[in-house]
Amino acid sequence: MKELVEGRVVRVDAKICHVEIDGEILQAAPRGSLFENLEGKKNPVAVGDFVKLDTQNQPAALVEVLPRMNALSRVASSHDPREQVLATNVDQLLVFSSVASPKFSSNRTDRILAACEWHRIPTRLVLNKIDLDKKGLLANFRATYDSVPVPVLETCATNGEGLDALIEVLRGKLTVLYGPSGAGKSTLLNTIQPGLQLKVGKISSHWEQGRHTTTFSRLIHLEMGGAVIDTPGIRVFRLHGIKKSQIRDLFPEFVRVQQNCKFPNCTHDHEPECAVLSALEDGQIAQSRYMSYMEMLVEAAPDDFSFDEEVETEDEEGELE
Ligand SMILES: Nc1nc2c(ncn2[C@@H]2O[C@H](COP(=O)(O)OP(=O)(O)O)[C@@H](O)[C@H]2O)c(=O)[nH]1
Ligand SMILES: [Mg+2]
Ligand SMILES: [Zn+2]
Repeated sequence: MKELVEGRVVRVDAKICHVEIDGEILQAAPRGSLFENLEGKKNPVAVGDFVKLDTQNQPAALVEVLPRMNALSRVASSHDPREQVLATNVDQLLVFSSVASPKFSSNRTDRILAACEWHRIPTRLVLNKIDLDKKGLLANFRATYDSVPVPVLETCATNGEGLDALIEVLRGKLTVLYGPSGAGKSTLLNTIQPGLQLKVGKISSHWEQGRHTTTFSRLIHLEMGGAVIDTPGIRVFRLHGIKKSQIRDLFPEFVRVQQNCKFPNCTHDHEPECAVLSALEDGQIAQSRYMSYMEMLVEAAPDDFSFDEEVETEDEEGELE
């Protein structure tokens, strides 16, 4: 019997995983058999995975992925319907947005919040650049997300406001960082831990122009305890394998009232005596949240859809992204 070593994946490149074992990084190639029977999944291993390595060869072989506590995944891309796992075994996800430049996107925010409900990953919003809130938008955003509820942190990376609260949220936990390019993630993290020297600004402008840059998720340890997983370049977040009837349960403020809808399977779209639509009229449910819901509802697969048929069986061997 070969002696196998256990470690944690901190970065995944095209064909190599970077695996941390007792503070050391070892590069390992996933064994070919991990790519068999993926059942509609794009990648067999992701950042955050606990894995077993056979270190007798050079490079080491990643032979097994241990069972996951949770996983954040999405539809790989508009051309690729497979499920792409982005991070696993995480404690929470923080959604970073700026109040202005780039402007706040309700749709994008609500999609990732719904994804975290679906994957049962605790989440919070970080509203950064509060110094740029010339139009007083912050109060609206806060009211909207209080009504869900989702905890909101307000920060300003440039003057340090709200940073202490952010530090306490990050301490000792594995946190996925999510947010559009330019929201200020790197600036905030560099302020919290200057040694990180994450690149600020420049790279993000490439993303705004839609240029293809090689990016990868990676796990970064924090000196105060805990770690973050940066997920650069994730722009569109569509849930994999979700059906129309399941979307309504991903909006906590709908869940609180929807048992009062006339029809138990009400989609809150056109049905009469809909409790969600009356809550919307009363202002208890935010307009922007309802619009995000409707967009997700329209694009989700019908309930009688079979995802197995959708997935192409041919495999691009060893391709990890
Ligand atoms: N005014 C203002 N600018 C900020 C703040 N935080 C970050 N920025 C700027 O926003 C730009 C993008 O920041 P960056 O950290 O690269 O964003 P990332 O793409 O989310 O990592 C940089 O030019 C930062 O200096 C803030 O709180 N207020
Ligand atoms: Mg950045
Ligand atoms: Zn309804």
